[in-house]
Amino acid sequence: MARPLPPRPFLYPIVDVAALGERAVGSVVAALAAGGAKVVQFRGKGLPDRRFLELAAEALSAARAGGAALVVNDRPDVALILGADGVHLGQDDLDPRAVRTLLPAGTLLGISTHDLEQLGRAAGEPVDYVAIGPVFPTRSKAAPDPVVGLATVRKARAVAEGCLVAIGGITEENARSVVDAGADGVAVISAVLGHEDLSAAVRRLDVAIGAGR
Ligand code: 3NM
Repeated sequence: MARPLPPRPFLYPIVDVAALGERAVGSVVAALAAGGAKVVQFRGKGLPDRRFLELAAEALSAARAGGAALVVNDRPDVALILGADGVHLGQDDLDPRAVRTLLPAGTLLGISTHDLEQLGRAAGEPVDYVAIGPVFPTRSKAAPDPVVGLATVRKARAVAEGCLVAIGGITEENARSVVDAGADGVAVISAVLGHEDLSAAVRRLDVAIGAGR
């Protein structure tokens, strides 16, 4: 049975294969879950399909063992094969309405947006959350869209009735401002994977955003 999104505000670490270095996917997901992450995304841009499946499976079993939900980026087929908890789609991926018809009931579905027009459209789709970003400059994404800033997060909050996730350049220092602007979820790559002690990084970010209070 898929897991629901955590109560707001929540941290949403993304395990990007490109940011792992020498670390194994499973140990990274395990450390994030041990630090208190309740939902984790697996991201493997450019990986050969078989490798993607293999690593996503590793991420899922570690997430399951640690009590976290695992969302697969870009690949509904992989999420279905593995029975993952969710799928995250980009603007150029399959249409969320079409993907929803494939997924078992209760599977999380999220979508990335990069401006208020995309957000307005996404808010009308059968998704569990809409992400907006990059909120701040990011080095973790190839050819990122223009920075949207906190003002857009505030406007997005007024448009999106459901769960709003902010992403892009979010750090321990600015995470609270993103929640104050109205984000429910705070998605990060480097703010966790950029640290050696992943569990500690999750705990600090949870404190910064006021999670679990
Ligand atoms: N998507 P970091 S920004 C994967 O704007 C991703 O949709 C973005 O990494 C978007 O926390 C981004 O290191 C990278 O900035 C987030």
